[in-house]
Amino acid sequence: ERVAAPAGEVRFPQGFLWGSATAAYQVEGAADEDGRAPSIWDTFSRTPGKVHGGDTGDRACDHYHRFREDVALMAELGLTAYRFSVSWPRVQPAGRGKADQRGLDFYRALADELLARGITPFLTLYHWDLPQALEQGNQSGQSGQGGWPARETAYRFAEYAHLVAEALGDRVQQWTTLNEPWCSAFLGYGSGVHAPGRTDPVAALHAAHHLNLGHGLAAQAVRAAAPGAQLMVSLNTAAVRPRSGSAADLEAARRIDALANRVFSGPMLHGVYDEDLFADTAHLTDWSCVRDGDLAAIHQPLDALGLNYYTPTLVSGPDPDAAAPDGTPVRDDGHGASAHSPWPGSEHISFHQSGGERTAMGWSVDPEGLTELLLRHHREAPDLALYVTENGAAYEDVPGADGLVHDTRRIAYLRQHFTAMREAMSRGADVRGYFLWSLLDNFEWAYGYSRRFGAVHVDFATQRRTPKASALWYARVAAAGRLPDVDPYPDAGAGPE
Ligand code: PNW
Repeated sequence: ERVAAPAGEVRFPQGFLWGSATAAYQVEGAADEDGRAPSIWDTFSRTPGKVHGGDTGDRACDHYHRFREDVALMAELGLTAYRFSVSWPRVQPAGRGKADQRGLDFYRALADELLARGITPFLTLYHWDLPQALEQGNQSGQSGQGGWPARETAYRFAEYAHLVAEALGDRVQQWTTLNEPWCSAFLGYGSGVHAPGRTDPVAALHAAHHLNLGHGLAAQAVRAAAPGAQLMVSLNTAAVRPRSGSAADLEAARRIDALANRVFSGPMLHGVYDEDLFADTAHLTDWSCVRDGDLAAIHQPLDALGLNYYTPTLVSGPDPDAAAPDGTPVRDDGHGASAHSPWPGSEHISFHQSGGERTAMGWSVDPEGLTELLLRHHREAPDLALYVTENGAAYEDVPGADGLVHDTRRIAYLRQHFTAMREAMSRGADVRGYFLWSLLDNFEWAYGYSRRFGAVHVDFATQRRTPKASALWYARVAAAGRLPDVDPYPDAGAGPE
């Protein structure tokens, strides 16, 4: 039987882009082909104990060889945009110097295939796969002391950006510098649950600044090489909420907002670091890594802002009741298990889920957080177009007897988040498009292949792709520009189970 949707039509403007997103290391595979050198994620995932089940991106979805089939799939679903990332060590294996033509040719062919099918390519320059050679810091010969904590990496990133923009600027208009620099800095160098797996709070803070600098220098490099480019950055700015109105909880929210959001949005969008960020971390660094002229270099005009949203961040201040018996704060923040906090100087703050249904990542389903986030950025940067560059959910997707995945909870999740996005738009947010994370089940970083975010199921043994019920539902939304009144799958749209 059919389930009626909540009352009221939810319709999107003409030309609104309905897309999907992936990232190079999560889907491409072909890790050792055509001159590609290792990235920090190859090294990390090949190190025992770092990734669930010892999984690596060596084969992933084999998208490097199957991209034509994957683009055809997007076209069949009626998607009008595709957000992908370029693998830095595929196009510039040493992280400096000469490009590898074969790598660039792959992305040219991908862009051409998309354009031929009327799908707008959105290219991201950096989705976490730093060339291993740059992490090694081969300038000084010291091993393991390069990477984003080193200023040099920002300059190398700009050089790489210039080279990609020269090669693809004729066919790609939509350029994103960084994806979620928070994860690169604080999961990569702070808690160590992401590559390169360092656990040094000072290195993490310096990485944040050099990612900001890299963003600004790369933005300038792309503009120089591809004058028609539309530029943006994708931030996972979190809607940070205090658990109560107590002074301690409000203070916790202020501190985490500085470290999660303002450390990036401040310099990139407004040309400033807020004083409270410096004060909160003064015992760790004097921030002398911020040199004269850096803020101006970082603060480049952008055309749009990309927001990745999964769940809000709910925090509380020091609270004896919330601490484990050994005194460590409760950290149900969905950032993975680590003895090291990803919040330099704010290790005493506790994190909570906001209640209600959770996805297979343990993240609360909270669509109001998306409305909140879009409206916040609309207020703070009223001139920027907004894109939801990632949103989606992992569920335990098991194919039914008919071989299909009836992922009705994902359909309910999408309906709720599309409605929340539309709500922000009707209150003024200039949202131009939505990118579902993800097109395909893929390599979910520290979780390996154990978490499935795809609208399309991937059988990794055979590489067979099978659209889930949610993909067919999403195709209907993309075709009609509105949510269906009635969800066509028997048990779909019923909301949380
Ligand atoms: C984002 N956290 O990753 C990435 O941009 C995607 O590549 C990824 O697959 C997707 O979200 C789903 O996880 C995140 O711990 C990874 O807060 C970790 C966190 C946030 C985002």
